[in-house]
Amino acid sequence: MTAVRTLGQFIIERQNDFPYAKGELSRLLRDLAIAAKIVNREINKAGLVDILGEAGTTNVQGEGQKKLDVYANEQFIAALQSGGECCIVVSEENDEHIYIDSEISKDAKYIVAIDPLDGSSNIDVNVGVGTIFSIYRRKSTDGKATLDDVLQKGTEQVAAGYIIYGSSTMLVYTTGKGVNGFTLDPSIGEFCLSHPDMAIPKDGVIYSINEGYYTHFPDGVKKYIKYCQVEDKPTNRPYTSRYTGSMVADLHRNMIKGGIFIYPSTASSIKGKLRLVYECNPMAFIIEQAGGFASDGYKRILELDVKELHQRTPIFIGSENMVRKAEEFMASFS
Ligand code: AHM
Ligand code: MG
Repeated sequence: MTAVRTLGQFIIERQNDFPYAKGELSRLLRDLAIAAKIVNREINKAGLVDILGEAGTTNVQGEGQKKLDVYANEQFIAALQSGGECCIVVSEENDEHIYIDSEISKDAKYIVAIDPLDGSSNIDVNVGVGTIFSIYRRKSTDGKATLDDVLQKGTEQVAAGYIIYGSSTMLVYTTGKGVNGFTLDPSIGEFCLSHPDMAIPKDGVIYSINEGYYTHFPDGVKKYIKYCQVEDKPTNRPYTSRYTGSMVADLHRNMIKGGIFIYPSTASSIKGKLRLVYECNPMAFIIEQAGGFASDGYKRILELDVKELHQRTPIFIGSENMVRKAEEFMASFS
C-alpha cells in the first residue's frame, strides 16, 4: 500500500530546495492552504442559498451572508495576517496594497499577490472557480517594504499556485522546481499529492478563447482562430474549442490535456482583461515550470515590466508549440 503524502509533509520535504530556507516560505504555503480549505467549505455551500440566505442578506442563524469573493479575500488576508510571514498583500479585491502590521510579521520577507476568487460569476451556475497566488521576496532590507518591492517582474517569483474548486478541489503550486498537484481529501481534510511533476504536452488540440468577441480581436488572433478550425490531419486539426469563463479551470484542463488559452486585446480593451500581477504572472510561472509557455503575443509574460498593481495584459498561454504558432500569427498580421 502506498502511503498518502500530504501537502504539509511535501512542503517540509522540499524545504531544503532553497539555500536560504528557514521554513518561512513553507509556513506561508501552509497558511494559504488553510485559507483554501475554509474557502472551499464555503463554496461547497453556495448552492444552499435558499436555505442559508442570499449574499447581502441575513441567514436563518441571524449571520450576515457575504459575497463569496469578499469572503475569500477576507479569509486569505486573515490567514496571511495570523501566519506572520507576509508583509504586503496585493489583491484583486483591493485598490491599494495592504500592509500587514503586526508584531509577528515585523520581520516578514514575503509579498503575496492574490486573486481570491477568479471566475466568480461561475459560482451561480456551479461551474469551477479558482484562487490564484504569487509569492515574491521583498528586495529592500530595512524599514517597511515598499511599492517597489511589490512591482517585481514575474521572473522574480519564488512561488506561485492556484486552487481549483471543481468536481474535486486541487491545489497546484511551484517553487521553481517543477509543478505538483494535490487533491483535497475531504474525509481527512488534507490536500494529498495526486499529480506529481505535472507536465503540459508540447502540442495540444484544445483552444480556449471567448469567441463572442471575435470581431473585436486583432487580425493575428482572428487568423489563428481560423487556423485552429481548418481541417489538417497531420496537425490534428481542427482543434477542439473549450471555454468555461474561469481561467483557472480552462488552464488546468489545458495543462493536463494540452492546449492554449488566449485572452487577447480587444477593440474596447487594448490591454485585454486579465491582470498581470495576480493572474497572468503566477499562471505563466506555473505553466513554464510544467514545460509550457506564456506570451503577450510578442513577449514572454514573465519578463514584462510591472508598473501598476492592477495592470492588464493580453495573454497567450499553454502548450509551447501552440503559443509559438499564435505568436507567429501575431507577428505576421497584428
Ligand atoms: P474575474 O477575476 O473578475 O473573475 O475575471 C477573470 C475571468 C477569468 O477567469 C476568465 O478567463 C475571464 O475572466 C472571462 O472573461 P470573459 O467573460 O470576458 O470571457
Ligand atoms: Mg480574476
